[in-house]
Amino acid sequence: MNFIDERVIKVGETEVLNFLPRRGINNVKQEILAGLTSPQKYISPKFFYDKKGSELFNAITQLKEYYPTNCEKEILSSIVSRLNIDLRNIDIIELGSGDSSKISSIFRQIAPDILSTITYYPVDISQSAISNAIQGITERFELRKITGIVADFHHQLDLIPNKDKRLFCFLGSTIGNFSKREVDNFMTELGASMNKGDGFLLGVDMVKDTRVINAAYNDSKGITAQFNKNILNVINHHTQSDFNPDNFEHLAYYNDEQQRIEMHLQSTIPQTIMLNNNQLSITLGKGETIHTENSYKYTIDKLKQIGEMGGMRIGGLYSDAKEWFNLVYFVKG
Ligand code: SAH
Ligand code: AVI
Repeated sequence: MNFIDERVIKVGETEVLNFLPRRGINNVKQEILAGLTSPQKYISPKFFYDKKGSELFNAITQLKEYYPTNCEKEILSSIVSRLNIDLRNIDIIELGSGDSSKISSIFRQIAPDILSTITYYPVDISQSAISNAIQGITERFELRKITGIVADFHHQLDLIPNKDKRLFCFLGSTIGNFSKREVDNFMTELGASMNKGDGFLLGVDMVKDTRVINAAYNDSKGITAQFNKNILNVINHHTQSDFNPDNFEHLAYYNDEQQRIEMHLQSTIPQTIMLNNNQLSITLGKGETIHTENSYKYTIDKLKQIGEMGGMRIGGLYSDAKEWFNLVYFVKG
């Protein structure tokens, strides 16, 4: 996450364009400070993903309790023939690409003569994630071209290259971390940028037995707790603040009414935190929380609704054997 110097980074021969500084470090600071001074304090989950946070998320995907990754990989393992789309000369744009392991599963199913006509754009807020992923992809696949894009998809979708034939991929149920308003903005903006016939492959975690969901966010190794607490180190870095993660506990529970997991950091003591180089302070009572993430779970009805927001119809719906996760293929009408 590098909000300071805009530049083109080279990973071997591959270019990575960092667009984050265009938002301005002061906008980012203001965004964080506004959340920390709200009645219910909150931090956007996009701040989880510094180098350490991206590594911790990858560790989460290996946990036995964190079912979404395995369910989605099961579906992805045979997706290309089921999608039945012409991938020749297409641009594949993967939003929130992380370690790119899921797109790799798709590339493995594409014949080399077609793969060599495809351009891949991994888009992520984490520069370290993009750089590591590019190394792995270039070693294993002969694509036409790869260009990495470090950007915030809430604010910078318009910077993504536009050409006639594009397939957007948004996997891992990262859309579950969006508020209702963010989903609306995102789908509207994405839909407006798509050309008729373009595709959007979306991975979503579905509503299910709440015990399964709660266990996924309260793993026995405490990796999710480390991931949650690490956000405070990221905030300290961006806003010159003095949060001590040891003074907080991980709290994650399913909110039935909202159909979402909520993650919070709960203060274990009464405390005062100095923010923005001592220019601002906030207090937290013992037991008070900072809300760090929502992870909405979806239903088929909700999926239809979000497609409509972007002027897309559902062209295909694919589930794992337990029907815990869905891949939806939307087509722009
Ligand atoms: N798609 C991968 C990673 C999911 S984790 C998988 O399924 O395993 C969520 C990813 O989205 C992380 O890599 C994180 O860095 C990225 N991300 C989160 N918020 C973002 C934002 N606002 N803009 C761009 N990328 C973001
Ligand atoms: C990236 N995102 C979809 C994950 C999720 O399940 O909401 C992030 C995560 N938070 C805790 N564990 C994993």
